[in-house]
Amino acid sequence: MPLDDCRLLQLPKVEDRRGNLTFIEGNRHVPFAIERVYYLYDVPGGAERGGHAHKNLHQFLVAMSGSFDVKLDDGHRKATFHLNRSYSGLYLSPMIWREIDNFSSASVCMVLASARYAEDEYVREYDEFLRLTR
Ligand code: T46
Repeated sequence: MPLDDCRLLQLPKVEDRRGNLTFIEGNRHVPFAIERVYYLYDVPGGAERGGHAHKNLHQFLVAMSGSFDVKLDDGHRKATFHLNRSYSGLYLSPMIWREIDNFSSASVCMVLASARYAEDEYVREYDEFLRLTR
């Protein structure tokens, strides 16, 4: 089931008295080649992001600062992940409906994606998403 493909992945953490360092290499620490990076920040309290699925896109979400909840739905089952570490992240396979909320103050959500931005790659209507997954 697609939801079983979505999972928390631990990242390398190089500890140092000068501070910690984490790195991410495509097709090694995440299961796809990284083509795009974007991030959500200055998110006001109570705001929700997402509310869509992607037909073919693979993504990896990291809470670079603060925390937030990621609610996933594959059309059959649902799961919620709380992200609050910069040395782990959540892999999302294609055709997963996601909603992101409960952002803490000053939180930053960094997203690594397998392809450049393409609006026609989104499924933004939940009814259409259910039709495509059933
Ligand atoms: C996702 C969650 C976590 C671009 O022009 N380029 C981009 O790379 C992205 C991601 C967005 N945009 C434009 C498209 C919209 O006009 O930025 C605007 C806001 O995008 P959207 O409403 O899709 O933002 P979110 O936060 O609801 O969703 C985004 C990603 O789109 C989505 O893939 O999984 O973050």
